[in-house]
Order: sequence, then C-alpha cells, then structure tokens
Amino acid sequence: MDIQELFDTPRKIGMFAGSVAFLVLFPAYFAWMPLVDEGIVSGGSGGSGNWEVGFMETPIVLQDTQVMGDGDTHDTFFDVASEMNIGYIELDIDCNDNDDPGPGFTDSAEGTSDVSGAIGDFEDQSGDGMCSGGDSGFTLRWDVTSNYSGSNYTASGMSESEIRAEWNDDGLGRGTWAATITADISSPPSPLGSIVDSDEEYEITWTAMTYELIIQPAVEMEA
Ligand SMILES: [Ca+2]
Ligand SMILES: [Ca+2]
Repeated sequence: MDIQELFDTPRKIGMFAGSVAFLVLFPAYFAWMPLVDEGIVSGGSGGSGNWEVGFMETPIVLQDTQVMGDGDTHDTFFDVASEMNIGYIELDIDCNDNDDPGPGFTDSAEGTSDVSGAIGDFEDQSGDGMCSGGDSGFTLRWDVTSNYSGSNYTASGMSESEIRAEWNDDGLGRGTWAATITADISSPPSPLGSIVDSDEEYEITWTAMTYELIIQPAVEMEA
C-alpha cells in the first residue's frame, strides 16, 4: 500500500484527520482531568456558580481533671499535630461547686494562656468564671483558620478552587498550647469554713477541631 492509496478518497482523508485529532485530544484530556479532581482548575459547567460548602469536623481532645485548693495553680499543656486543616483551638474549664450548704460561697476558676509554643501569630487570652455547674467556668478559643465557624453555607459566583483557597489553616496552630489555671475557693467565714469547702475539682478540656472541606454543586431550584 502506498501513500496514494491511503488518501485516495475523501472518506479516508476524513478518517485520518479524525485519528490525529483523537491522538492529540485523548492525552490532553487525561492530563487535564486530575487538575479538575484536585480543584486546581474548574471543570466544565461548574466553573463559577453556586456551591454547597460544608465542614466535616473531627475533634482532637485532651481531657484532665485537677483537684485544687484556694490559690493553687496548675499548668496544662496541649501538643497539637495534624495533617488535616485545623478550624480552631479551644480550652474549656468546667467546675461545679456544690460543697457549701445553701447559696453563696461559690468557687471560681481563672486562667491565662501561653501560646508562645504554637506556630502562628496567636495572642494570649485570659478568662474567669464561677463554678456553678453546666457550661460554667470559662472558655478560651483561637481561630486557626480565619473566621472559622464550621457552619454550612452556599457560595455564589466562585470557583471550587477559590473556595478551597479561602478555607485553609496555612499550617498554623501546630505545636504546644499551654495555660495556667488558678483555683479560687470560697467558704463560709467561720472556723468550720475550710472544713465545709477547701477545694474544687476542675475539668480541663483542650480541643483542636480539624475539618475536611465538602464542596458540591448547589441544586438549582426552578421556580
Ligand atoms: Ca465554695
Ligand atoms: Ca468547692
């Protein structure tokens, strides 16, 4: 078969052109698809549009209980390492003083953080609160991902990669978070006061809330 025979009819020429187009487009398609999966480029109709954005959260928790007398202090440490994005770091101190008969003389908790061992430009915080049970005591919280709430929302007029770029912890928040907790014990002013109430149990809970971003096209509701 010579070259003349290959291209002697319009149909054969057409088939040859189609084959060449296929050979060029096929590898190009497979080079492009992984970029779509990675969210580096936006695919097809889903370029800029409406997206449902959600956060699948997994907490890393460290819990400890300390019984402390009046004026006692306790240093607590939380070592954080995670491959996932971190939404926020939280320190929660809970206590419930039910030692005194009747109302009043409620113990309290106070604390100050030391964030110098954590990667990032975090500011130290302090807090205090009464030991009145439930979610009393105090809570300190730092956003590692800016403006993190973990609430689902609908994004409009953005590409998937723009949304992913917005929700990122930039590798911050790893390292050692620390705080010093101080007990304030209140007891009735009598010789028996310190027998009635001389200490309190403080529950210390550190949480690093990690998340995975879930992005899917919003379902268009036709009116
Ligand atoms: Ca008390
Ligand atoms: Ca007490």
